[in-house]
Amino acid sequence: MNEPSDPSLDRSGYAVVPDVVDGESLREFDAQVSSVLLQRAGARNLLSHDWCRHLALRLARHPAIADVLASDAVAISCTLFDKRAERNWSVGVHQDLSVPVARREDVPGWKGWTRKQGALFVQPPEDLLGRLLAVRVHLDECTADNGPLRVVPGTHRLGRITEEDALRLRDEIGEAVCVVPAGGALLMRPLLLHASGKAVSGRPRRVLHFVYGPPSPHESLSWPEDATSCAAFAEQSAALAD
Ligand SMILES: O=C(O)CCC(=O)C(=O)O
Repeated sequence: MNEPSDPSLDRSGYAVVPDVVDGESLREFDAQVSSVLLQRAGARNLLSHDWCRHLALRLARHPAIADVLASDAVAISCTLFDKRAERNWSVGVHQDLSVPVARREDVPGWKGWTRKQGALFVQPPEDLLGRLLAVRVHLDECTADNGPLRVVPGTHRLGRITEEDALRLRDEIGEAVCVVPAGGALLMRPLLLHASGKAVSGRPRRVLHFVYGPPSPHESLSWPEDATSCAAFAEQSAALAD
């Protein structure tokens, strides 16, 4: 069963915003992304690149995104998901429960420490997860047949969901297929159940997946250095504009 698309981020946990990036910028990001060294499904830690931090800032100022982001939000990560005929992959229904942090400090309620491609990740408490926003910028048109994200609307309001409940909710509620034009963005709450299948069209589907969060994860923890520099970069740009 496929649910019709509902554009309300609060109620559904996702929304599609067209035209966040114009054609010329898309061509520029095309060139930048093609020089990024890819791992299995893409590449993490893109905020270490200047062009990516600039884009994070631009997105945060886009009216439709600024409207739903806290004014002090910072970009904490950017991952490139690169799906294409020769690099095809799928992912089962899940929630995004981990955030990157600079260093390990054992804090009650923060668990599941792990390293991915050299970066340190941890699962924060639900209240922090609920304050995160993913902004997925589509570099290629994403249709029903090149591996779109499928989401289970409204499930971002249910907190952490067990694997068993995730499958049950997917079957009961149904999935919405997130079709997004090139240069558009899918806004998504990371607690929203989501999955994606392999592309069947042979056309590429590249996504820059930004995650924004509060200025600091916890008084004893900090975001990775690249994320902090993105916030500092925003302040510098504001100062230059004054
Ligand atoms: O981009 C996709 O198709 C999947 C992304 C995903 O599963 C995630 O962000 O956790």
